[in-house]
Amino acid sequence: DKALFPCYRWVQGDGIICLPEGTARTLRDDPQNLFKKYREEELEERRKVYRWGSWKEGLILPIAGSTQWDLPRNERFLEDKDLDFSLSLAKGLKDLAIKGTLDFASGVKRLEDFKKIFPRGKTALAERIHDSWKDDDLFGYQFLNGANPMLLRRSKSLPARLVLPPKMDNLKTQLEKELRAGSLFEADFSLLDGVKPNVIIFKQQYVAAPLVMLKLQPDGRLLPMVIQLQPPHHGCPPPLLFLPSDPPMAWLLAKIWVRSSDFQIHQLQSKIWVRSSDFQIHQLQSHLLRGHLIAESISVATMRSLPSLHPIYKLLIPHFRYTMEINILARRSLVSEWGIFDLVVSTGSGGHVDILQRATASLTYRSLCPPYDLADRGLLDVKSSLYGQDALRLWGIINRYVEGMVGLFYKSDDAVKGDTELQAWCKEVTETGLQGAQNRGFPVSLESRAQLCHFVTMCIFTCTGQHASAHLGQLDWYSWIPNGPCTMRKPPPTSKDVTEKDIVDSLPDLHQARMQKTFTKFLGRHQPVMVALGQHTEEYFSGSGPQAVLKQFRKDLAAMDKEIEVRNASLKLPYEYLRPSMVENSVTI
Ligand code: OYP
Ligand code: FE2
Repeated sequence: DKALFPCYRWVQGDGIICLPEGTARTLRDDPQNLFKKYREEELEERRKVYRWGSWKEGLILPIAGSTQWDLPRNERFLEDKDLDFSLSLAKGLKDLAIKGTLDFASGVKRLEDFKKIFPRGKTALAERIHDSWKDDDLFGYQFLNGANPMLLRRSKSLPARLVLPPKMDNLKTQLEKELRAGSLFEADFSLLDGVKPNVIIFKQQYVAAPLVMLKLQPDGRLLPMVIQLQPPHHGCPPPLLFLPSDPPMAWLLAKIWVRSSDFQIHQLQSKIWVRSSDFQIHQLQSHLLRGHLIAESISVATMRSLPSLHPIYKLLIPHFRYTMEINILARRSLVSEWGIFDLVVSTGSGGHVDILQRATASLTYRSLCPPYDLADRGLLDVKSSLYGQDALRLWGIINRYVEGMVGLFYKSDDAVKGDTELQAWCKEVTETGLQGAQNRGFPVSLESRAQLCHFVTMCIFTCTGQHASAHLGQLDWYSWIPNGPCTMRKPPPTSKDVTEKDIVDSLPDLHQARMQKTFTKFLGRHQPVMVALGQHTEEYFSGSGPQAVLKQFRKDLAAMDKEIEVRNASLKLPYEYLRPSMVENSVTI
């Protein structure tokens, strides 16, 4: 009976596609225990097929298996996705091989030479970034609404690592003034401090751990005030500080002109170091860990502990599609030994695993929930944080949807407390999948309907909005290599005498830059095979109640989409990464 026995598979043995549908019920909706045995058997079977794996010590758990062929049949890409992925990868690699062989004849000598590897079909935003990437304006803007909006926070005090020499009293006064006004912000890359840099083809690469202090202007612009490239270390002279306007030496006008042109360049150099650090943190912490890996852990835990009759299973399942396979592919070729990271990224060859471990150790529940995360980072009332506004709004819409569904199946807090399957699921996510994340605020049990809704909202937001906000910016912000270089080939500058040649020699070489372009384009390109948030066609729930809730969800999403479109039309730089029509329903790329 189809209505009673939902089919949890979307593909069966011979590739027959079977629409899952049916009536959701919790254990308590079944007082005569008609389904109890069925549920237990199903979970037993699932635990055999969905086994926990382990990739590296100190990281959250993935699905078992080392290749996509080890995956349960239902987790594999269907033909259209498979074809699109392979063909576009093959095309990228072919171009790389052809153009790469011509590289020995030419090199990068001037910054503008990076135009050689600027994609032809670039986005309008990437074009704008190429035109004004040197501006302080755009440099600050990226912390608010760029590819990695997760690092910026409002300062509560001057950071301890910012050692100001006595002759910088003026800067200190300015910083304190902004601090008192509540308009001082910081982006601190300390997570990268002491990470072992990569060695690529016998050449040492370099990693820095910068700190940027910024001020928020009344017009909403965020402007850098000072950049420190490394934290102070015991027994070393305090690190050099780079300023947007060194005090002019009035008595030597001629010298000022000379220094001033020099100054522009070294300013640029220190900013390039920051952008390179941002590339590392963005790809590893914000994108890979907080998007891809967490989504996978939650998905494995769910498959192992919720039977397909369970309402929460039905609610979550559309948001796990293709995540296991894309992550296996990434572990096989992107962050593996001899993978893309080892080949061309300064944190490759182990540094990247170190960063993931450090980031895992400080991963909190609050930081995955925008209402808390934005409050903790002091961004709630920052009007120019478009990321913040959109994340909050999207969180609210998902939360309303979850509340709607939960309300249909749980009539009281006791119903939540008494659902043993649900409790086992929560424990499996936090304790096993996320490896003891209860220390960092993740729940091990669910005591109320509100707590359940919050947890499920976090799960859906992580698989959708969280990933989209980190994934979709790549093509815009990392296509112009100097704005987000994958590696640095010279140590951070220790003097202010820097030439354009020094900068070019620090940036990726042509081969590394080409690899960055190829993979940025491959991952960041528009996905022709995609399901947008809430638009899955499988009907996991039958019955008019759940269908009305889903309908309302889609209506809310459409309204948000429209409003962002209107807002963006009047902005100098549109912010699109959390537009519901752009956000994928699950982590698939
Ligand atoms: C899997 O054979 C994926 O080269 C991408 O990644 C690329 C391959 C395989 C390469 C296959 C091959 C899927 C999903 C992901 C993720 C998160 C981290 C993204 C990091 C992007 C790094 C860009 C590197 C630029 C140098
Ligand atoms: Fe991604």
